[in-house]
Amino acid sequence: MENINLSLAQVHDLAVRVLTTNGMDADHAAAIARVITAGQRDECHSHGIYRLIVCVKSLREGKLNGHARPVTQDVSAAVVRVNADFGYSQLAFEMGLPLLVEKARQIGIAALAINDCFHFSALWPEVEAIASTGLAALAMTPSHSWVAPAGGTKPVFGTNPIAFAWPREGLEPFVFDFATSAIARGDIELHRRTDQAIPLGWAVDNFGRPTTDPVAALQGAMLTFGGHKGSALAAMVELIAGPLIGDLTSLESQKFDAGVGATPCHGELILAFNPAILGGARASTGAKHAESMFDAIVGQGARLPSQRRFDARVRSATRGVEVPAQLYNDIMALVKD
Ligand code: NDP
Ligand code: PYC
Repeated sequence: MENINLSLAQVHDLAVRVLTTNGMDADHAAAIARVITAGQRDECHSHGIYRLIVCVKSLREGKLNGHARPVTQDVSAAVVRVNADFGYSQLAFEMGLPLLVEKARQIGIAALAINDCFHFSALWPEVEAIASTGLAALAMTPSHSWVAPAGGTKPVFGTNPIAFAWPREGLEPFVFDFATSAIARGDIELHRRTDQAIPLGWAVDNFGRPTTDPVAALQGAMLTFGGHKGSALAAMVELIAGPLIGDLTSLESQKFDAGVGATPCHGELILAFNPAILGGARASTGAKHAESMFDAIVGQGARLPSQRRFDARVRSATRGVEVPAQLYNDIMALVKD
């Protein structure tokens, strides 16, 4: 398939142009362009420039508030809340981040609860931003009910990602970020776009039968990773990034969508941990023990999660990124329309 080569600046400018010409305020468009450019740069194709398509659909269908004004609330010594005002989550996260970091630095552990946000992005940009301040981080969010519980065939859970970051002195942080479904839904959508079969184990069709057809998978139910273990983690994400922070589950997000097919709308929970307070006098020994563990992983030829992304990041900075021509044309059509 033919690809178009774009510089990172071109990806960013294209994202801003697509979003602002479709009625989104410039500060939201810029915050979204930053994460979309980062996704494309790190070769996370399911959460890169492709996401502009559903962003524009969500705007045009009138579900999303393109002029949202998020409001930050200092709830307690450990808790920050940002109400996203039914806009996308990125600006709300950027607004809540400084207070989250300040609180974790002061008392050792802090939580940022984002409410009433539309959420489409990968979570690693957020946990990486926290790790860059010397804190460890954990982030979770529900989505729409697309995933069956282990032992069932009907969707209940969202694809419910969990991301974690651990800061490392002078090195990229240790980061993982994955859906609690076998794969992100965005990846199945990319298979559908290019008419490619999906592996068995990702989804079942409407009748609960295992399928390799991406269309049948999107109409049926996705499966959790690791059977009952992924299923329990998906339920945990629903609970602590939903009802615990006074927000919707994936079932309720799906209901709120009312068949439009917009980006899921719900909450997000982000936790920050300060090793200097939690580890106290043992913090520097703790950091050394963590490094020994990373060495033991890499030393036997295994790789750390995110290493593929960090390698891609270095490549993209000089070579730019490749975007399938069909996808590029579909995105350009969103500007022309
Ligand atoms: P994957 O199944 O591809 O897993 C991704 C994670 O596993 C990455 O940290 C990846 O690192 C790591 N990894 C993959 N292979 C290896 C390996 N061999 N050794 C060590 N680590 C490895 O991703 P998903 O499809 O589950 O999720 C993709 C993205 O989708 C995530 O960023 C997630 O946040 C996003 N998402 C967002 C949702 C939302 O509602 N906002 C919902 C669901 C998903 P690396 O990147 O370096 O390969
Ligand atoms: O790929 O599963 C996914 C997803 C859901 C919301 C944003 N991305």
